[in-house]
Amino acid sequence: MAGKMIPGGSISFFCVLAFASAVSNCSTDDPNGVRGSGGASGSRGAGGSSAGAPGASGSGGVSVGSAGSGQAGVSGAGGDAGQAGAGTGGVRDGGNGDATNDGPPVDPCATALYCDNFDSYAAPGNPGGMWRTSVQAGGTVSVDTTHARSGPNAVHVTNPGGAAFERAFISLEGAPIFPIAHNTIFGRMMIYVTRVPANTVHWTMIQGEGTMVAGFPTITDAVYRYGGQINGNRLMANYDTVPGGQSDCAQRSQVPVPMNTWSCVEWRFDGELKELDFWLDGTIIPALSVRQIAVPAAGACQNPNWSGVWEPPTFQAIRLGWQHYQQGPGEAWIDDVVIDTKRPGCPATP
Ligand SMILES: [Ca+2]
Repeated sequence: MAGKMIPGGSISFFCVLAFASAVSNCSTDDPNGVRGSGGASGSRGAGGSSAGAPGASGSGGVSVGSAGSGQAGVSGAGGDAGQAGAGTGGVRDGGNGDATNDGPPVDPCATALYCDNFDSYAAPGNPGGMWRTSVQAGGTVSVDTTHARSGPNAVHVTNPGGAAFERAFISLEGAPIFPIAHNTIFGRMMIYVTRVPANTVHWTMIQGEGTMVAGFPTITDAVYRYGGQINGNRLMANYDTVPGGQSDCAQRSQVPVPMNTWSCVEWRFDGELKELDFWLDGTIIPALSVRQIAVPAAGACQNPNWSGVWEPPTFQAIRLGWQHYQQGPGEAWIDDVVIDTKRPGCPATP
């Protein structure tokens, strides 16, 4: 465990990875909307403005902007050219150029890899279908009707906060979603947060994970994460590896997670470009955009010997819910999840 002083309190990182059991194969005719794979992969976006000038066009796909340039609106003219391929391939959306949603909301489930509104599952109980549930140290997961963004149900996750590491995750693992085109996970969930830690505690609500790429013989797994830390409620991006202690990199924002309301969160975990993006209610938060390494003023790696690069795993799972690494409670409801190879957008206001 390493400690680091920052304004507002002492941060004690302890980013534990507790991987679930082996990746499973799942049916492609799942009733909850998993689409089969197929279609050729779209070609990588070439060109575009690396400086992120507004409106600059690439010849295809979306260009790579620098961290914090999410407002640039760089959009390759051919960004969705691969859509005809459908399935898991065919689209290479750089994501970072889309500062806000384009046009009116559309139903991403018409083409998405996976959608779930949790309304087909019995409450209370674990969500069914492809979902796996993972809890630890008092964490709970249950389909619930207390707060729901669509239909009767959402998934309720709680961590009581008494232990330094607690977990309440649901996950999608392995086929047919993973491996995913361009090793890039786009996703969206609606989240209703009612409890966060009262002080500086690192927690996670979105985690993409998998085995580490070749070239890192001492590391087995890595994760890209979004969650929070400062004041317990400020959103943060995190990178960590297994076994622990070798990296643990953070990029912190001052943006608080909205409380006691439904929020739309979208993310991009790009394992080809080593980039992360996060959108809140359709608008990108530039402070949470990572471009290979954290913005120095907003974060660093707990292990100073690490290169600083957020070296990606080969993604094999996406986990949603709540996990923390110091004592402090967490409680949220999750609904209307979309996993895709392009940015899903937010649902229409009910
Ligand atoms: Ca629902």
